[in-house]
Amino acid sequence: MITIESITAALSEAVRSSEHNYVSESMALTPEDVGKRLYDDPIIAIGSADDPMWEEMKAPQAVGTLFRTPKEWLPQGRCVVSYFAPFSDFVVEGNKQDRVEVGNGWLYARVEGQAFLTEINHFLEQWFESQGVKALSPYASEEFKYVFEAGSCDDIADKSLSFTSNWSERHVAFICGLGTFGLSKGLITRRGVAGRFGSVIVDAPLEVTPRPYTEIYEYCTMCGACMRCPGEAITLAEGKSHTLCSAYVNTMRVKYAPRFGCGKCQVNVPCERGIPKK
Ligand code: B12
Ligand code: SF4
Ligand code: SF4
Repeated sequence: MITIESITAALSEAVRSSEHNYVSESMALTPEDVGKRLYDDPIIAIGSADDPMWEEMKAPQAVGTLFRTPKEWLPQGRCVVSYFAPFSDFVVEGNKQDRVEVGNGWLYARVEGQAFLTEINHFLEQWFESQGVKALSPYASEEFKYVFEAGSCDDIADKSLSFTSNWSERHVAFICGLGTFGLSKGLITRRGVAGRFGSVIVDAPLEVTPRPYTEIYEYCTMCGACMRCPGEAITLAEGKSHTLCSAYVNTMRVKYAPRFGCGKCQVNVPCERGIPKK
């Protein structure tokens, strides 16, 4: 029988044992970084493909019309398995050393680390297939679409859409029960905000995780610590501006080419490694 425990065990083993979860000699910016781990063991939550909240994601103020529900990705889909892979201490502590300079670990985690999660999404597809279950990772599929500034994506007909995608991993994680949004718009899980998400839609009737919250920003204390954002993208009144964040992160693409990143709103904050105390 497939349980949340058996999925977690298989996923953790895959994350632990893959050479791509460790800094290799060829990617290391300094020799001391070689062999350092990028992600800790992931946590998982399971949502129902029949949850009415999937449709709500199409509202313009949520994710928008681009969003496709689990059944629009996989018509026979029954459940969605969402995971959060927390960054290792190497990645998180390294990004705390300076208010502006991005740590080497964060740069590897943003670029090679995201490519590794695509590999992990494919691993999950194969693992479920080995159990006789069809699984699809929208993010890792060729049909995944995202847009930054309005009109910047040729593939998307509606040129008014901006900073959105047809499968937003944070909204998927929110529906599945992994956590709630913060003022910084990062999703805060019980292992914190510093890390990345992935998911697969499966055609098996798995046991669904209860959603332990009702409000979008329930875990955030609105303490404002993330307002130390070097791109001045976060305010208590307006929340986080994707436009300002994106513009700032683009300057990092020049500075750290071929890598980039920032993530200062996810380190040195009370929600970094867990749900902050109210
Ligand atoms: C586009 C994008 C960006 C854009 C814009 C951000 C955005 N729109 O989310 C830019 C370039 C700015 C960006 C930057 C970064 N990103 Co980014 N990005 C994405 C991407 C590809 C798509 C996001 C998306 O579809 N957003 C949809 C829009 C609509 O989301 P939103 O506006 O934030 O949502 C609000 C509304 O929905 C509102 N709302 C209103 N009504 C309702 C009703 C309901 C019911 C709900 C639930 C919500 C809701 O609440 C939400 C929060 O305010 C995802 C990957 C993916 N497939 O999901 C990664 C992703 C969001 N990024 C991620 C990360 C780590 C980063 C960076 C730290 C990277 C870095 N530079 O080092 C920064 C910082 C981001 C931050 N502070 O949140 C992670 C998030 C990790 C986390 N803990 O939350 C993701 C999920 C990638 C991953 N695989 O893990 N990113
Ligand atoms: S630093 Fe404070 S205000 Fe910002 S997201 Fe975390 S808990 Fe919320
Ligand atoms: S990633 Fe950087 S620029 Fe964007 S909101 Fe976070 S701290 Fe600000």
